[in-house]
Amino acid sequence: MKLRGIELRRVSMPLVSPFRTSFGTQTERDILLLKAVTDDAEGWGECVALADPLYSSEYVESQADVLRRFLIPKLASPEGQAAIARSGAAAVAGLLHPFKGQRMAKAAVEMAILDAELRALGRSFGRELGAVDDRVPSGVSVGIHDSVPQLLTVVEGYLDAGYVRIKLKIEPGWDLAPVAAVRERFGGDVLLQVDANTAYTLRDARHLAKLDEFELLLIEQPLEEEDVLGHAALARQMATPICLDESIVSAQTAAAAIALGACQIINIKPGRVGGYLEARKIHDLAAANGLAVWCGGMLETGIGRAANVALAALPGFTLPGDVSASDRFYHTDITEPIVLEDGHIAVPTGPGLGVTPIPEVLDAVTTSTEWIVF
Ligand code: SMG
Ligand code: MG
Repeated sequence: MKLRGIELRRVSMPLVSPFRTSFGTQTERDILLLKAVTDDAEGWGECVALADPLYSSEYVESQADVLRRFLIPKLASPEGQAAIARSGAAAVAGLLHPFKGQRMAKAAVEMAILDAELRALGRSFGRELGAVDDRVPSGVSVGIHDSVPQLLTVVEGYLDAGYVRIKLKIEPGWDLAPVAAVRERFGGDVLLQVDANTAYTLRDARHLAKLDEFELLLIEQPLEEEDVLGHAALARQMATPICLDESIVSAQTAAAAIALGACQIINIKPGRVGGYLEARKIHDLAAANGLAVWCGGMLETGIGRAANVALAALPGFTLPGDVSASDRFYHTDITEPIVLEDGHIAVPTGPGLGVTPIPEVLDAVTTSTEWIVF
């Protein structure tokens, strides 16, 4: 495979409604997309970094900067070109390994090159990653609301739409009451979980243990990302399974968290861990250790969403993911919309991602483009 160049494209997309988490409110998504151009095909990558470094240390401007300054030049170097010609996308992580962190940028460029490679081969992401299902159950992440009645209306809408699992964002002051209200209104059969995005400390253990009575599937990332030992201690003080998101940034950190008893479940987000190939390694590691995993979301466009659906179809993804339909976040997606059918999302079968940006729609949301020639 011969890479000719990479386009960096920034798009700005309004959200259908504000999405509030313990770290802030998103009203629009400022997204960096990458297009890898090879002799045989074009491939797309989506960088999941948010505009501000509030979910993780990465932010969209920093990821664009590291791509143009370090990551793309490394891939364009004679060593980089030779490795990609030999091994394709499988060479990317190794080439970029000397650069610390920056996993969301690394994931995006690997994804674009993998998509180009698979399109040229006529092979889908799902097939390449090892998908075993042709559709995946779809869960939805519900933000913090101003009032419990408002929340119940929103949750009811998602349940009516067919979503098979509800995730409530929580923070101190918005935890027991909304969970109790959702349980009371919609019953014990609804698959329900919560996500704190690091908003608590181990001193809150006794309070968090009060969630146990609501029979949640899991509590996601209650403590700070680096507090792996804290999560292990918390796991001994509450019955609700602990799921890690922000703390898991690689297969190595996953192995350590598992060994320490810091989590019983892992949320796998390819962007957070440096790419779909690393994500698959974490899936394999978790399966070997008997842990369930599920696919997280970062308010992706159809590009990232299609790849996540393919990943979520691997056999170890035994819990419904945050892989919702395009219209959960966007009135108009840049690809043909990802849709919910009977609570599920179909795994794309076309070459590569199986979806492509629609040129006019993409142009309408584009705020800048930059072409880096190899
Ligand atoms: O894409 O459905 C989605 C969003 C899922 O809640 C979601 N993501 O911590 O898991 C998480 C958050 C991170 C993004 S919050 C702006
Ligand atoms: Mg999370």
